[in-house]
Amino acid sequence: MTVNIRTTEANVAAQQLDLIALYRTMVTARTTNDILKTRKTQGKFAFYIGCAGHESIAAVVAALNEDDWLSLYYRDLAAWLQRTGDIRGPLREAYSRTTGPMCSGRNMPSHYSSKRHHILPTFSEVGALAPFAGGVGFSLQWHKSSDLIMYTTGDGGVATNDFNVLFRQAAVHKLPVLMVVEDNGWAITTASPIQWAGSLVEWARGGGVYAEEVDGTDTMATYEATTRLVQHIRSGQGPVLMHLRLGLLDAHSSSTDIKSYRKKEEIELTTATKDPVKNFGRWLVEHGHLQEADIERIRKEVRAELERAEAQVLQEPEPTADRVMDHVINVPQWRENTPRGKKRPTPMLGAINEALVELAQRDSGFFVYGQDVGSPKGGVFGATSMLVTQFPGRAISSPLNEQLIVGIAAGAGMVDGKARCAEIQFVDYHQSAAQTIRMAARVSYQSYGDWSVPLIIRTKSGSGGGGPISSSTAGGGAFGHSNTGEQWFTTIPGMITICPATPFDAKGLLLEAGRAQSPVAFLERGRLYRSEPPKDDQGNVIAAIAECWNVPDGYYTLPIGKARRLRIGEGPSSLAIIAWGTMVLEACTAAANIVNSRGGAIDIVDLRTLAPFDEEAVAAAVREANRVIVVTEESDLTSFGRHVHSWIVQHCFYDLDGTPAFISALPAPAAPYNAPEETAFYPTARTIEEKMGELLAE
Ligand SMILES: Cc1ncc(C[n+]2csc(CCOP(=O)(O)OP(=O)(O)O)c2C)c(N)n1
Repeated sequence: MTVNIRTTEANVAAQQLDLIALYRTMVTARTTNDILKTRKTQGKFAFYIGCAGHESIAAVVAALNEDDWLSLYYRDLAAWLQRTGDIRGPLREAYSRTTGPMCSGRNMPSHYSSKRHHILPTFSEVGALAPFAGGVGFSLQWHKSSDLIMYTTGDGGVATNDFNVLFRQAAVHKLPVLMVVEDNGWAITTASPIQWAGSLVEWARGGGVYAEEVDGTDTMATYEATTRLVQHIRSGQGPVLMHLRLGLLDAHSSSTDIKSYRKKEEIELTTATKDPVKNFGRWLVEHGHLQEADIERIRKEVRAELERAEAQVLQEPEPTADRVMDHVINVPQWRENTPRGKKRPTPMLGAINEALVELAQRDSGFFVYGQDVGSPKGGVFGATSMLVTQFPGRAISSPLNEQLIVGIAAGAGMVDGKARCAEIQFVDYHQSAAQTIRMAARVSYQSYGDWSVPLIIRTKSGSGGGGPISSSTAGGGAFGHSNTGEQWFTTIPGMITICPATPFDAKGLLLEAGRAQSPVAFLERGRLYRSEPPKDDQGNVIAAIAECWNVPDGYYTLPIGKARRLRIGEGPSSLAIIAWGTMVLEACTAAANIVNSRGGAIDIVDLRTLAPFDEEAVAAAVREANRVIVVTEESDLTSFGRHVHSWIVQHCFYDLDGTPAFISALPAPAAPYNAPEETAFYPTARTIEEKMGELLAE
């Protein structure tokens, strides 16, 4: 095992540091901790999780620059104080005051966050911030900044997928990241040998990351080591892992009884030897920086200051129920713009390529990150091939890890305030990134609007093959390549989900997604990448939608949250079909066949945006036709289509002449590979036509 504890250079480092200010910060952290711990037991609020034993993290922050980024966890009160100097912030959040600087009283205490101070929003999910921290590091490197990001986690956090993702992000791209593992020996009741085998330092070094073990109970050793390790990072030698040995002086949190899982002798030994505040005070006295009496004086001064601050904080306003929906989602205000470019027949894949080039042209920080996207082929589907040729370096191939991909784009977007694009090869494989996506969508709500995560997740979704299901042979996407995806994204509060059916909409909506401040899931139906406009059974192209295959050159945007209404036939509408993606093409074919044989008109509402969906357009179409079918390519267990269907029942009941119909794929895991089973799995124009016949006969 490699152990590298250095204390000898402490005096050199001390000359560059305001030692007394650092000590005072650590005392302030401990005293705040003790006050809040007591207030919790007095029933003043529901929960508290403390910092006792971790105060030397202030020395790590002291060795950084003011602009360096911090990704903290709940034990890092001293890091918060060292960076912000704000003693009221932790009290405000503990007492849930709207003045709270981290989340305006919305989250639990100890969830440090501040855009102004470059502190990312701490999540309760252990490790969950790690992939975002990698994205921040990626952005700093991209912008050739001399800043770095410090990421902290406990020994338990090291075992999370998220931490391993950060490690790989940092190692592979040589990012300016300082990973600090605050090892207090415990993860609630589990001792640290359960979290990894062997030596953490050797593990990190084996993975290409320089690592050292540091004694975190010795504040000066911590400061000196950080100074040296930070130099390593800033000199371009890549990331560093610091294994910081600490002791946990309290129970895990206010919900845990320390005696139920730790032995009396171990607690006493930890208290006697591993208290960084006491150890640092003793060091300051021994080295003549303080007198013994100063220790008690500082403690009293700090306590009095905090009690005054607490009394003030208690006068400040508490949240009111009427703000509960504030900062859930941020859909961009669409600016009317008429496409001026010359129109050319273009398939959806061409339209997506063009949109990515437009985004790169308008924003020098824009990039697409994902598997194979940087190859001349432009990813497995070729969506980035124009970007690769026209803007070298803006389509960047990633390791094979979807959580890693999303983390890079999400974290970089948080730095720039502009969406960067993650490409997930097949939506089925987004699943390792599910937690990171959910967190990204929650950030704005959790931080009460202080942070947002602009992010585009483009992904191939739905059945394979080319063109509408009804006009092609088996797509053969099968398991792993044919999920539709909307059921995974439309259920996430704070997430925008888009699923275009035509090339014109794909380009305009992708460009508008680039303006969004909430994360966007952009579902590209594989069948539609090269599809032509739909036809009726007589082979006639359906004029009502065909124009959408002519795509203007240059920049234009289309509004998020607005459906497209298509009228097939003449006169008043006798039936409304609500659809999106491939099912719009199937519905057009079905409607044209019915109109050819019976006359009249049918309204198709192409939702285009699924979340938030255009309730007005749906209600208007139902009001006019009094009959409706919702059709989705999803399996029906349960689905976004079911949600729309249920919404219609709830909101449009009195406008309906009959039960709203619902058509979906079968409730099986996914489409089988062979043609007969695959075609039986999906709804097609034929299924829709049959249902329309039934409804119109009623
Ligand atoms: C992903 C996840 N799993 C479980 C929990 C519940 N939990 C909260 S803190 C904690 C232990 C974390 O231990 P460690 O990372 O060592 O930090 P420490 O509390 O010891 O400082 C657990 C399991 C959680 N918050 N997130």
